[in-house]
Amino acid sequence: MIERTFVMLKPDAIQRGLVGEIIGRLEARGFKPIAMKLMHIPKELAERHYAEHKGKSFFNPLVEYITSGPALCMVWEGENIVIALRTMMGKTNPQDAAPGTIRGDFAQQTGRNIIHGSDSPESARREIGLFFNDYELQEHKRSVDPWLYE
Ligand code: D4T
Repeated sequence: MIERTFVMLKPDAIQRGLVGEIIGRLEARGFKPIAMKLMHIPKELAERHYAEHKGKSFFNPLVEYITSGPALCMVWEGENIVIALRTMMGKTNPQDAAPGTIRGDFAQQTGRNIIHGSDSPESARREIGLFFNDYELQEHKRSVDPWLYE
C-alpha cells in the first residue's frame, strides 16, 4: 500500500553534512518527496513530538538534542514506507544497527542517532500534522512512477 511517513534528519545529521547521503538513499529506493523544510524546532513542538517519552530519564536530553540546531523535517511517500524506512534506518541504538542501514553506517550512540522515522501509519499522520500544514504537502506525479509500481 502506498503510504506516507514523517522523516526528520536530526541536528547532528545537518552538522555532519549527511543530508545529501541520506536523501540520496531515499531517492534511490524510489520513494517520493512530498515536503521538506529546514527548521529549528521550538521546544514545545519537540515535547509534543516526543510526548510518549515524557517522564523518562532521556526525555530532557532528547528534547535538548532535537532543538540544538536546525533539523530537516520531511514527508516521504512510497510502498509500505513506514516499515521500509524503519528498516533502512536500522535499530534505535546505532550499536545494534546493521551495517548498510543509515544508523549502522553513520551513527554511534542512541542520543545521536541522526534520523527519525514514524513507527506506524497512525504516528505518521500525527507527526505530519504536527510539522506541516496541508498546503506544504506537494502531491505530484512522476514519469518514473510506472517503473517503480506495476
Ligand atoms: P526516533 O523516534 O527518534 O525515530 O527513535 P526510535 O523510534 O527509533 O526510538 P524511540 O521512539 O524508542 O526513542 C525516541 C528517541 O529517544 C532517544 N532515546 C531512546 C534515548 O536517548 N535513550 C533511550 O534509552 C531511548 C530508548 C532516541 C530516540
